[in-house]
Amino acid sequence: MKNIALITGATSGIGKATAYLLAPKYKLILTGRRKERLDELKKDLSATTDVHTLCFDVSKREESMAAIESLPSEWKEIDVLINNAGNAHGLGPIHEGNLDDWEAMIDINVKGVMYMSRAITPGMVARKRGHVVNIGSVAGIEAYANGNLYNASKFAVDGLSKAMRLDLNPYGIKVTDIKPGLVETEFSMVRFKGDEERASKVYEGMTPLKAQDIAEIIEFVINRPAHVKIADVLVLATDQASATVANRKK
Ligand code: NDP
Ligand code: 8X3
Repeated sequence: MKNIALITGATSGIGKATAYLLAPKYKLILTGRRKERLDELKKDLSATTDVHTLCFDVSKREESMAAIESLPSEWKEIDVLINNAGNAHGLGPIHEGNLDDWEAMIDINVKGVMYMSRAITPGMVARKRGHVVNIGSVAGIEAYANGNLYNASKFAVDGLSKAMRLDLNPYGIKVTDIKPGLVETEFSMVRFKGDEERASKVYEGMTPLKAQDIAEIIEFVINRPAHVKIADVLVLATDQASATVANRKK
């Protein structure tokens, strides 16, 4: 029988690539706000596995709790929770920050992880099994100029992952924080509010990671033997040495 994996933010980038990669081995609960994309995913992946979609905003407490509550009984026993939904909004100095952008990052990147984890880990605790994979970032261990609230949100994911690992340890539940560097997805288009030129400059002269690279790491991490827990993974493009240093060809 297949285990059940829930992926937040499955409509794009890392979450979408992970859905396709896990489909042969897992039943999938796929979430996101763009319903048409969820419908397309369900149509496409249903030939490979059972798919249940949930359209909601992870930054909204009532919506998030109600979405998990609404799961039919055959979908309730979630084995793997992948807290992937998230984004950066804006890039600028602290004294010029846009409060709406900042609140969005805290609400989605931190509270989203908080709501999903609160809703789903009690079942894991009761069954004494499960795996929570949080998608953090190199930005969660290293600050960069103008990153401020995005950094803060991903530092929070780092702290939360460490704390969750302690709380869930007595129940045999694994917690992994995967921290990618630059991955070419819709991330920069969202950060720069659809400004294609600014978004493409982020990856200029270097070869960034692809969503598939991170999906493969997620798949590896969740398929280790029962006694092996990969706690923390920092993964950078070969051209990247740190959050701020990349080898860019002119
Ligand atoms: P994408 O923009 O391609 O995907 C983001 C996903 O998150 C989408 O499926 C989006 O779905 C979902 N999402 C965003 N906001 C919400 C919300 N409020 N409620 C529900 N779902 C939401 O970016 P990535 O794939 O790159 O990002 C995935 C994760 O990886 C994020 O946590 C990001 O911070 C992290 N990351 C990304 C890096 C990169 O360089 N790309 C590097 C390090 C970490 P929808 O819009 O349909 O709701
Ligand atoms: C995304 C990577 O360096 O753009 O978390 O913040 S970075």
